[in-house]
Amino acid sequence: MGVAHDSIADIDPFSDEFLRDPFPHHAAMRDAGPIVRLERYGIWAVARYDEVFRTYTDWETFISSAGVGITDFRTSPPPRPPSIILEADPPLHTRTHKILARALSPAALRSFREPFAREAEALVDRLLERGVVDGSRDIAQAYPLKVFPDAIGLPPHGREVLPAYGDMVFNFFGPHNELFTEAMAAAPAVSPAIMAICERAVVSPDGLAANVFAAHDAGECTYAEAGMLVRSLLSAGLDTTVDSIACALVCFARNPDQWDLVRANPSIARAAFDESIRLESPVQTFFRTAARSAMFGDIEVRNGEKVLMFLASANRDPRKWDRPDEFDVTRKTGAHIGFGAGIHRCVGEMLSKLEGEILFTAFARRIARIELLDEPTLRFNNTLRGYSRIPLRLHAA
Ligand code: OVM
Repeated sequence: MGVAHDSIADIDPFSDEFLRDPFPHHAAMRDAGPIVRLERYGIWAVARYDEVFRTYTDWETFISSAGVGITDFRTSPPPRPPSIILEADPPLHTRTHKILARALSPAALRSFREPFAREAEALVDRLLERGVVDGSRDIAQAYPLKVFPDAIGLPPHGREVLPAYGDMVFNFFGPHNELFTEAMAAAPAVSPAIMAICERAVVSPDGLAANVFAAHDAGECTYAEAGMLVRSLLSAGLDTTVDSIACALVCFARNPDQWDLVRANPSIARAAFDESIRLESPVQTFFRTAARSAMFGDIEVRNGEKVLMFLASANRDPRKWDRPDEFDVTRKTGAHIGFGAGIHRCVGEMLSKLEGEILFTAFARRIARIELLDEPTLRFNNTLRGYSRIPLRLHAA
């Protein structure tokens, strides 16, 4: 679709050129076959919905414990200590997933509704007073940076380090390019600061972190593992939600007719947020490592080879979706793969959707129009799609 590749094999999915507008490249890879070889990195890539779904759900063939970035932990050292949930297979994954799934269960999340709504209303007050705002800093970052650390129970001081942490973690999944190197340079300052705010002694007694530490008291994990799982919440849960809100804002601004539908019926705010996640896929990619040989048509993936899954491409595969490039807030989005699939499907999905639902419900009641004043600026990252600047004028209803 508009992008000519001398050869698909030359695609660099971590280059600025690709990240600036990945979607035509996705189409080219989907059309080239069920699996394609990216020679620059010596990896396989799946870009069609069915193959991404298969790779995600067949966790016994496509393992996570060798890393879900391009680095194979079995042959080169990981850039940080591996996550005991993301970069783990059963049985370790089963045990750690259970601890976070309980902390993040729908019942556990119910208590967050009221404080999240209060923050959303206060934010809309402040935004409408100003009218012209940066949707990236003043909305997409401001809201989750307040409600999510509060929900975890982090101390009020020391949170400034959080955005840099997420950016670092998600760049580490990529190759050793400039984005990786910059993230590496931030790590010595950021990592100890993150450790300090996740200590059991400093977190509040009623937040998600306390719930995870209680799993240690119950004998379900070691004290060190509880701390690592609290850090997993921070790594996985903040930048992803920031970028989801940023992508939703851009979708609403570019499709005022769709925003009008949300305003007319605020109960679809949650579904509209989910549709923007399908369309933009804030998490664009993850890798798996083949632990045994697997066939894709007549192509063999061999034991030890890396497979790059394009979530973003699966979410716009015309083999799966009608009008895949259209933002349609009435669409049935249940099958999208923006939160993954199978045992590694996002454990914080319901918390993320709660944030989106409550924020955009408050917006729908009080904001008539989200006007883009200038082109938004993308923030390049080896894994995430997000924006560093979204110049907006918000019109009061
Ligand atoms: C983790 C982790 C880090 C980044 C992403 C993620 C999407 C998890 O440390 O467990 O899940």
